[in-house]
Amino acid sequence: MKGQIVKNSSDLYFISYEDKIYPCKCRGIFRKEHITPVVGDYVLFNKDKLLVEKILDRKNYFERPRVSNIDQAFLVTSLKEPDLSLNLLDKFLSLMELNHVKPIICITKRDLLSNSEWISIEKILDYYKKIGYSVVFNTEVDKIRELLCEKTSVFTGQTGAGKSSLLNKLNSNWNLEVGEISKALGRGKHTTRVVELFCINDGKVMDTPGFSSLELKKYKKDEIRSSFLEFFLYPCIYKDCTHTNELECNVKKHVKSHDILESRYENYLSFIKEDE
Ligand SMILES: Nc1nc2c(ncn2[C@@H]2O[C@H](COP(=O)(O)OP(=O)(O)OP(=O)(O)O)[C@@H](O)[C@H]2O)c(=O)[nH]1
Ligand SMILES: [Mg+2]
Ligand SMILES: [Zn+2]
Repeated sequence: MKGQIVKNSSDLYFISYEDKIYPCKCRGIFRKEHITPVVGDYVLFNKDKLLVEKILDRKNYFERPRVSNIDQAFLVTSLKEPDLSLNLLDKFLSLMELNHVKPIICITKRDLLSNSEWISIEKILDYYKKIGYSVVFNTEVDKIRELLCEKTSVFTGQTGAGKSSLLNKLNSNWNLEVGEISKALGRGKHTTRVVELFCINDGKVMDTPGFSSLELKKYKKDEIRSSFLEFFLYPCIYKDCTHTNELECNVKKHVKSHDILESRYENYLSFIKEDE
């Protein structure tokens, strides 16, 4: 029968099939051929022998967090504790663009900001909306529920950002463990340790362990450039302009005139340096 992996713990894969969960092991051949199933995989399995027999073709696959077959990704982004990292946000958006997965920026901990802090952050968020990204707040529970309909979504983001807390708000039965924020470090301490997939109405959503850094190393400079969607709004004279040392660069011009957010441009420069 065909099921879906909803959780993995060492060599056990929990497979959901007709409203039941089957803890299965993999056929020996998997190890020999270096095949590792991940949460999100659709598999053929034998429910009497509790054995995964075959992984069906994946629509997509991610290393961090390790998941497959997702339609959209909520980047759960806290404004404080841990502090907002535009570098991480931009890197994540680029990763999603390069993998053709729709990103949704999900803001948490708005309540921890003073009014003046909020005013400057609001401007930044408006910029992301202007260039086409969806931005939601973790307080907008109904809106998030709607966004989850008929899709497989993943909640990802820095550790301590509030992924599991938000999932608990969506369904209190899930009762996921949430962490304390260390006052000294200003960040959480990896409360969620494994990926887990849950059903919500007619959609699916995955909770994942947080991270504190991401890599774009495997992408080429021109791929990274193409992932900054707003650059296309300001075509340069040279089609292959890298927007770095060229004298006449329309992108740089529009960074100066604040049509392009300066931090976006700075992050672009730092990302293309990563593969050097
Ligand atoms: N003030 C405030 N605290 C929040 C908010 N959302 C989450 N928290 C708190 O942030 C802490 C971390 O939340 P978690 O849900 O465990 O964070 P996580 O993203 O799942 O973290 P990992 O599992 O380690 O990746 C908890 O103490 C939550 O109560 C929010 O909107 N405002
Ligand atoms: Mg968590
Ligand atoms: Zn240019």
